Amino acid sequence: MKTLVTGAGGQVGAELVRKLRQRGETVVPTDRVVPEGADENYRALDVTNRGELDELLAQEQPDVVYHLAAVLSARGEENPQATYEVNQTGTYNVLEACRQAGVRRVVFTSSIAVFGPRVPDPTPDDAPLSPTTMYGVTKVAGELLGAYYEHRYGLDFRGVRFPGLISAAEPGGGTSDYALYMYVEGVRRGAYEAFCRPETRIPLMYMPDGIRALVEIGQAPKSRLTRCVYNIAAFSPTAADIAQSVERALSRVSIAFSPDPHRQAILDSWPRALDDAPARRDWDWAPAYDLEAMTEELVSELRAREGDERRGPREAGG
Ligand code: AKB
Repeated sequence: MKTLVTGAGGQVGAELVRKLRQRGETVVPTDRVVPEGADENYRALDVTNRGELDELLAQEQPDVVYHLAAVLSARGEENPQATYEVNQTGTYNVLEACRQAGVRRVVFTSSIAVFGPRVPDPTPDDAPLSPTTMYGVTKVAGELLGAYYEHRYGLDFRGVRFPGLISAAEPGGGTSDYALYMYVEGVRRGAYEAFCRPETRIPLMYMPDGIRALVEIGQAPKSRLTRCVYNIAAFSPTAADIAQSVERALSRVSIAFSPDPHRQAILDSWPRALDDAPARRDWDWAPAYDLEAMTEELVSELRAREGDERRGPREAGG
């Protein structure tokens, strides 16, 4: 089976490509710019360019496309028009090009950002979708468009709504990034000033669980799926809970809070926790990491990376 991944250079994409290859799959990673040192299978692809998409799909003829390319919520608010172009036109282009090229399945990454204020806590899949960001608006539209392509054209469309993802890799302009930076900056500099209030609580997930969810939804038998896009949940600590967990793991670290009104407003509009019962029932979704398990693993990974960087490439390379 051949899988093409859009947005493969992003925080999720790079890990997903690694995981799929570990499983023995043939993967064609794509992004607007091919990163330095990428292997010969990597292809340049701007999803806003329909001609480029058609040509690449005709050449590669993938069975499955993981469509990850998107501008995230905080960066998206800096330029909503460009965000619309990448997220909305890009998703339409991917679906339409896949339909015409006979791609069997499209796996889509949606987000908690599809929800807006005043949803139930925890928030079920079918709560009202009233996003406040352009990122959220385009994710709602992407979900609906994919479901349309499924019932109108028989394209197998499925996906997950990601919580804020936390990993050692640098993120790309998300509003949930305060959680990740408590770890990254905590290890790197011993200090971090979070751009949210300490009582802020949104759904979060450790990256290995997020990647496993993408692989599992991508492979779930269609006969078991009762919807196209599923909520998935792991844990929902307050920002203060995360700071305390980091402080317990690192002997000397100082985490302060200095809320930024724009990003705080986005965080306040998102669910506090997700109800993911349908994902658990339909494709046996279950997270492996809670906050403490993530802290333990992530802090040791970041310390190892930091040590490698200090030692320099030759020594670190062994
Ligand atoms: C963001 O903060 O924009 C993303 C997301 C929650 O989808 N991490």
